Amino acid sequence: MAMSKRRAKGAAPEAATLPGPEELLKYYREMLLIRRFEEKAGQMYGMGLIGGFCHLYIGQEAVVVGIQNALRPGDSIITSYRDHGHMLACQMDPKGVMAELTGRRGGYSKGKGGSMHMFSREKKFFGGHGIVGAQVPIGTGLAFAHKYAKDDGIAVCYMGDGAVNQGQVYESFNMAALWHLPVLYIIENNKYAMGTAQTRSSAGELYMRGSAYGIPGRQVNGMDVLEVRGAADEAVAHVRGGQGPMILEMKTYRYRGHSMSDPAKYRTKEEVNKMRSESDPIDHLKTMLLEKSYTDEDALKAIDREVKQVVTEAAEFATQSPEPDPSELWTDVLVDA
Ligand SMILES: Cc1ncc(C[n+]2csc(CCOP(=O)(O)OP(=O)(O)O)c2C)c(N)n1
Ligand SMILES: [Mg+2]
Repeated sequence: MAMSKRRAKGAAPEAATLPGPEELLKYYREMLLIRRFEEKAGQMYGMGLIGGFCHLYIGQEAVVVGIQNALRPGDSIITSYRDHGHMLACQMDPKGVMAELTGRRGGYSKGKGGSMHMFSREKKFFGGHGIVGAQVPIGTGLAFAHKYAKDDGIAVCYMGDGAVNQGQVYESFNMAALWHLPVLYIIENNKYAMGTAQTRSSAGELYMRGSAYGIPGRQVNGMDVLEVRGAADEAVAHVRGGQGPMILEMKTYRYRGHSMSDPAKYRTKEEVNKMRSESDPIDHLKTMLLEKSYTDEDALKAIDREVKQVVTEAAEFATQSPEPDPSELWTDVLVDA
């Protein structure tokens, strides 16, 4: 059974069967890759190698890894500006993501998009959106496209706890429910929208925000990748089965500031340290893997080394790739009809 010390209320039933060791080690590696990648991005930002906005995902890794592993190739994904973890969980190339952060030619948007504006048609990753909530109508449109094409795909649309107060979210919920669109809305409730605590900005329970439209919602412990995976399996079956949209609210936490320029004065160090020491998703899975003798310290260290190597190579690529040619200013401006 999926396990958790902190099972959130209204949570989906736990996964009926625990994924096998191989699958669990995959989740461990994917979460660790996001963690190390983001730490490196933070360092490179500090060194002036990355400019502009940069919002790190550290602490929230279990959400995207649990959800993405419940999907099929061909499903569409869209999210906000806190997006590097989503790209990596979609199996986009860490080199191309890091090179986009440094604004280089080898980046996913040829160095012209930066942290918040990367896309991969191949992985069906549709961004990367800087306007809070803007991805929700677009994600709903992606779901419409799946339904129209009858390709059996679904759209997964991630948003923050702050984004749920945007009007366009409810216009989207209305259409998605009315037309039974295959869309799974994931609310990543990391407790803060910039410096505003969720309790100061948002009335009621976020997983119930679709109830007026008949959209079912559940609250899940987003710090436990197995609970996320279990809830995702059920929600994906609902959505893919033609029963219309669904909402999962993930209770999660970001360890870093809102963006690299946030001094994070709105919360105490003790609060952050408590979450890190008691609820870290990677430590939690590591403990479980060792307790169940699914692996040993040496095998985990080997994964650590391999992940560090991937991140080092991504950083090298991102600093060695040339800057875009100035002529690139005139490309990709308009879409060919
Ligand atoms: C329409 C709009 N209003 C305000 C902003 C400024 N802004 C950027 S992020 C943010 C907070 C969003 O918080 P949340 O949805 O909880 O996502 P998180 O950053 O926690 O992942 C705000 C207000 C914006 N980008 N777009
Ligand atoms: Mg938030």
